Amino acid sequence: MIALITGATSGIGKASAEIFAKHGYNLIITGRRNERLHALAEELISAYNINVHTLCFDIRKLDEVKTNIASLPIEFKQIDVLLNNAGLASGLSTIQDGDTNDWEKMIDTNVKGLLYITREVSQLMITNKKGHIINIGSIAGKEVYANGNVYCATKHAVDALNKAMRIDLLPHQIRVSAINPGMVETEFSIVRFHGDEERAKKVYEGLQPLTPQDIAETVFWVASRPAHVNINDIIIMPTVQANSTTTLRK
Ligand code: NDP
Ligand code: 8X3
Repeated sequence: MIALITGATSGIGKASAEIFAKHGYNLIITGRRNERLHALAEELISAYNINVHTLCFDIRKLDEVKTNIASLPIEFKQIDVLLNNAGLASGLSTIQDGDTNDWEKMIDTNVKGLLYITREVSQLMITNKKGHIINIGSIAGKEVYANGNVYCATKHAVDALNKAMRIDLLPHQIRVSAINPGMVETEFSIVRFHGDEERAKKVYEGLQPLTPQDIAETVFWVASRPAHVNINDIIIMPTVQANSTTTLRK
């Protein structure tokens, strides 16, 4: 079995690579930080005796997505699971003060990047007559919160695409699922606050957030249901978070 995981250099993607490897999957792992991809590949190959192929590219660039997927060795083209995980929030501000560079980054990564890779990989899945696409959405795709405007819009787009893909791929019996987490402690907030680690730390202060492993276990559970079962959509939150803005802090 083969899983392609986008954004495997950190957080949820990295934890998902580890759990699929532990269950004997061969992996294609992607991201822009090549050193991290190679370090993870080495670690997983030696721990689990699997095959790992690394693809270092920017998911926002259609030509890079196309070239990298086309470059896969034939045995790696038999992809069983595509985990659409690469994504980010950039900034947290009102519409009137929003930085348009942040907007472009989020729209290009979370929506267009996800579309580019899905187009290429779903074509392989159709040829192979098998496949499962798992989209990482967010609670931000189910609700909106102050200053979250564009990030929330991109994750609402993922929510819509999750439903749309399921319709388009139904004749090919390719499963499509989404997992929508609340707060998970990863590099997410550091990226959102443009590298400000102190500000990022405050997001999780006084509460127990989800771990990347909590989400990875859910991803693997979704992927390992029997072939006739599709999990359409899951929202998974820390017990101390009722919705985007209501949390219980010590
Ligand atoms: P991290 O910042 O820890 O990981 C994000 C991953 O996405 C990295 O591996 C990064 O790789 C990759 N990525 C980002 N931009 C690009 C790009 N242009 N091209 C290729 N890869 C890219 O955050 P998380 O693990 O938390 O985020 C994973 C997903 O989970 C995202 O879609 C996020 O929106 C979603 N999510 C996160 C939540 C949270 O609270 N953490 C809650 C709900 C959803 P690299 O930098 O090497 O390119
Ligand atoms: C990440 C969680 O609440 O910052 O998708 O939008 S949140």
